[in-house]
Amino acid sequence: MNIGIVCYPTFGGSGVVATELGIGLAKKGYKIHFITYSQPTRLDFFNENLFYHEVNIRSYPLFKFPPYELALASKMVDVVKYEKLDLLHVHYAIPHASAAVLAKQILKDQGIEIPVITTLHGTDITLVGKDPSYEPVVTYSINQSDGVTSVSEDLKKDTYKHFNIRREIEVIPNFIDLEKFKKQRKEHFKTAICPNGEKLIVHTSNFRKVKRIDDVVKVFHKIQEQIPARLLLVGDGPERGHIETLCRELGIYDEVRFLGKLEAVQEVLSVADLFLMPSEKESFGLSALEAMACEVPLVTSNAGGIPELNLHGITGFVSPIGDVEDMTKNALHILKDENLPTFKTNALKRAKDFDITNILPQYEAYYEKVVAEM
Ligand code: GMT
Repeated sequence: MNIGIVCYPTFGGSGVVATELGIGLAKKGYKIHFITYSQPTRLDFFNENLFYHEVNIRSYPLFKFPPYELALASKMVDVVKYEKLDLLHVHYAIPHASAAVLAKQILKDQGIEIPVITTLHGTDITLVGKDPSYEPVVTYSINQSDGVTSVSEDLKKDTYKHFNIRREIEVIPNFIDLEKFKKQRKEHFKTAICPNGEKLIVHTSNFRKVKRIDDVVKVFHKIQEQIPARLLLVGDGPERGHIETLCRELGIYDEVRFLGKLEAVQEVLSVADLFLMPSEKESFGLSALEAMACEVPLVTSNAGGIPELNLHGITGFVSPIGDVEDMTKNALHILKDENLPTFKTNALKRAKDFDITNILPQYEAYYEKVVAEM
């Protein structure tokens, strides 16, 4: 099959999932054409089955907002026609699904049928998508797609709740390649950060309000009142300044390190004892799965699809959103030397359920089904 994949190419879970999916399919012999505004971050090597098509956005003095969606739709028309694609798979509804639906209509007018599959990732539904400024277009483009997948049962439920959807949504969860993403031997790194055997706590995100990093800092503050600990914060974004201030106000700035947008998250996770994810909304929680792949247990909120990943009392604990006291109690329980090894083992065991080898066939079967139904 010749497949076109559209996604956000830079940092962000949806782009990572789309890129890793394309890479995995290319390894299995599919021809994968990425259609994006810049080269996806993880697509930095040669494979004979991987192709890249850049969307060129022409600017003009009249355009206050250059119409990216139109340029994307035009590029999709071009690639489908000349590369003879069998399927378009777009990740994140806004604006990729509506651009794909437009491209499909243009191609139909030229006598070419192309199935469109839209994968919903989270904020395209729960935050941005349901805003009245986008909702009618999101609803229309989901209904006009030939197949729709969501990354968790909870996101599927939310989509039906907030949009008038007339079609079936298939749940295909996020995945990880455990051959590539696994615990590495980085003990020297742990010794440098935690010279006196302190417990190492990690959070990674895009530092947006929805991640509730205040709660990460508050939980850590309470943990280190009980046991020696250090906190590593990976990522960057709008909340960074505010979080630095909070750490100073709580008098824990020296125990916290801001690592910025680190590519090698795996190296940090390899030496972590606990991962905190207290998000307000989280359709799946790919970064939590990355932590589990490195044998790191979780303390999370019960937002969205997180409980479908983090098994309460087994791979970590799930607390109500904002319940800092409960999260602290759970963190201290996991961090006890007699409990930690079991939680670590369970985290890796659970991550195996989401290994790429289990999830990729679900996408392949879904592609076959959608193409057959055309
Ligand atoms: O978490 C973010 O803000 C980034 C966002 C994205 O679209 O890149 O992540 C969403 O998609 C990921 C991949 O499917 C999911 O694992 C994340 O849980 C989801 N984020 C939210 O729902 C907030």
